[in-house]
Amino acid sequence: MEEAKLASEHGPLTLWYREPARAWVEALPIGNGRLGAMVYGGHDVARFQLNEATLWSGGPREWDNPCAAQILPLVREAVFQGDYTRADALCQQMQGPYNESYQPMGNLRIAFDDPSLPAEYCRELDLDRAVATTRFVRDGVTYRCEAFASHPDEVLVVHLACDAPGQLSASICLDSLLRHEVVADGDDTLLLSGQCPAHVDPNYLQTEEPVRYAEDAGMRFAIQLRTRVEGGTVEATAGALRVRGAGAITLLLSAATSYAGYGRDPAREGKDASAIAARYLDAAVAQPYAALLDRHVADHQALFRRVSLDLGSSPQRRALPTDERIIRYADDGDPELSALLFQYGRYLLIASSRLGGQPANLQGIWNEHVRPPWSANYTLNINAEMNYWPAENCALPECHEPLFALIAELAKNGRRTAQVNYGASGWVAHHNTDLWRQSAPVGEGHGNPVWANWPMGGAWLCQHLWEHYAYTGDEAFLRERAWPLMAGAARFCLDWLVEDGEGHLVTAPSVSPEHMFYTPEGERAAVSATATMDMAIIWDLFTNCIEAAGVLGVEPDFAARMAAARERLYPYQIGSRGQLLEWWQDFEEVEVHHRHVSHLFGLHPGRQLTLEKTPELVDAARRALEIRGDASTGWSMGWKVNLWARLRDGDHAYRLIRRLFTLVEETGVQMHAGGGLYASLLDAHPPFQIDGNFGYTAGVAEMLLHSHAGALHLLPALPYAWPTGSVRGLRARGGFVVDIAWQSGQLASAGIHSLLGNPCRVRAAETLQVTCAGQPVAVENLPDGVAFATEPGCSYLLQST
Ligand code: FUC
Repeated sequence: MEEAKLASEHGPLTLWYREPARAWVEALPIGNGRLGAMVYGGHDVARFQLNEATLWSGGPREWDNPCAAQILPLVREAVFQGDYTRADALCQQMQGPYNESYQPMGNLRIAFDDPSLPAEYCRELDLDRAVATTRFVRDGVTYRCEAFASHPDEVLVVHLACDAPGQLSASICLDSLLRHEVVADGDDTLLLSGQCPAHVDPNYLQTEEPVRYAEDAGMRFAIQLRTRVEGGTVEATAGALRVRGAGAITLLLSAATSYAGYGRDPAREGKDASAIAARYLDAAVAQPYAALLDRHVADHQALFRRVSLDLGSSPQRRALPTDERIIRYADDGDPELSALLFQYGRYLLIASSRLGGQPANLQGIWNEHVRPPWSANYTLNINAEMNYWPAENCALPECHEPLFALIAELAKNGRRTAQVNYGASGWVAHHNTDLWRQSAPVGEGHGNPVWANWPMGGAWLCQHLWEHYAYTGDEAFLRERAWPLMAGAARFCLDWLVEDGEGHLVTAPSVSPEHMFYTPEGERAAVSATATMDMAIIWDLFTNCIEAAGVLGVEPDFAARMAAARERLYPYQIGSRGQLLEWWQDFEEVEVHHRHVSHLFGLHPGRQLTLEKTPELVDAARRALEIRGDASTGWSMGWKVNLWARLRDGDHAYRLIRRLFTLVEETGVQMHAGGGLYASLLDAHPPFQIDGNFGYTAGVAEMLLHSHAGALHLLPALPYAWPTGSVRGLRARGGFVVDIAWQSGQLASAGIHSLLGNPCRVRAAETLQVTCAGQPVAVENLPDGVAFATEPGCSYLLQST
């Protein structure tokens, strides 16, 4: 198919293609945080696969396991006797039910009366406007279909137009993989009402009846579609809308579920999904299309335009469709595509995580399966956290909010789990959670404890609360929302730590997420004591809590207790290959190239290991990372980009980025096959998992700016491949907005806007001169940079001399 005319106008923030999506992973995601659609862009049938963020199977239920508290001393005994396989078996007896699954809502399909092949075709996603557009030319007529998901108006909007009168004739319908029925309401409206299963087993379990419905259980949902035509007619026939001879069609799609909160049964105590959907629809119908579009674009750009990134231009590549660009990346890079993928991560966070809604799950909000990979849940041993790594440094703190809400809800359930399962105070969460805020270990007595029995989910999540404060300085947030949750997680950890008999505090049982080791007897085992990650997360949590207590002036005795315990945490160990140990002993790993790099938490996302303060441990971390190797799944590459950035090795980080730009074709649900990108630029774990997108975006920011170690470090890991460029609007801890320009691999200038008036310390290889509004600023020259006082609201220009 030709695309010559239609393809000529693509800007640097546009993904575009010459063909409609053949597979779901080639379709283009749009979303308003709650409602999502994958836009296929067909010229015969235009399909929009639909999602709603609260559409999950199941409901609240009992998952705590009172037997666990009795088993715990036996597990500890087995661990300290070195009987790790027995510890594994015992841990299974501490498990509870699996979590529920995120559900696909349905499809909107527009079947054009003339399905013949168009002469020209192109579809695109404009990240700057958050609009997906399909254009094609058939019999000399140009057709255009624009789609967006509006956050201010809570509807999905599809607008079809053509440049000749009366040429649009199509049949429009709604369907769903879930139980549902569709009826017409008048001549221009379709109403779909549906019901979710009462339970869905995770896709990795083989069971007789994995999807179970029940009359009196399961989420209810409603989709409502209103059609407005300009010229032509619309009528309802047999569950579809027939449009004939229109010049333009506007479709407004509204949807809602009966979700009434994580602790409420969605069937018996649920909200009226139809009434909510109707309310959104009625309000949107009152607006002309142009007004809906303007409000949407303004809302999106208020967030999206805060950051811009120029890594160098590649105009010839821009003339190629995005899937071809991924393939060509291997030739000699494509800096504009690297920047596009960076902005795509920000786009996806805005589209999948908005204030008042659910956080982005393993697939953001986009899912086509009733049994999605890993239930499309919130996996807390890396994935859910990685989703939010770009939230603060890439200037989207509002999009972080849904995660904070999840933490608060999870803590409520997790308080009970801590008590029932472990007789501990505070709150705990394990490796999986869902809409219902499941807090106990999953596995039903047969799950591998290497993932199921990992009680550090809550403690890790709390890092996000502290980071939000570190970036924004929002003390009310720290006092009222963060502190109680952080302190609760720390109380659990204090109770969870036990003496090792040699003066150290350790955790037992303990796993290094998902990675097994060989026991000295040569058996595979998961559970031992005090995996490095446990110590790193607890150090991080205690440190953040001690600092928070200092800022707030609260609970000095509790802070002192944490400080004393922190001193006694089992220390990092260096192994026989010079590597940072993953477990408390130098066990042989079952998979030397395993995707998780949990033992490096202290380097990233933690701040315990830094080149200045712990150079030997950082060397050992580097060695561990080298042994793991570069080849891995999507999110694992994302983590490694961040880790190499913290090691200030931009070229190695870039090596990972080159690998990530591997085009992965849809091959069904094939887990852990080697990561890359789908044509849509969605991350291939594979299968699709969105954390790799967010990990990449955070990683690029981390290559350009550090602020975790008491200073703003400009260009800490700039790769050779990006010699000249600029970034505008990154955020740094301490309340700074940072712009950086560089040339020939050297810092040219930086702008630092101080939001809070904190003192600013800048680390850079170059000698820097600082001015404010053209006037020199007094600086303290340091061996590795400068320090100066700032005023809130003032901007400082740093130039290398
Ligand atoms: C963890 C990872 C898997 C996958 C799953 C959702 O279990 O080890 O690779 O990402 O989460």
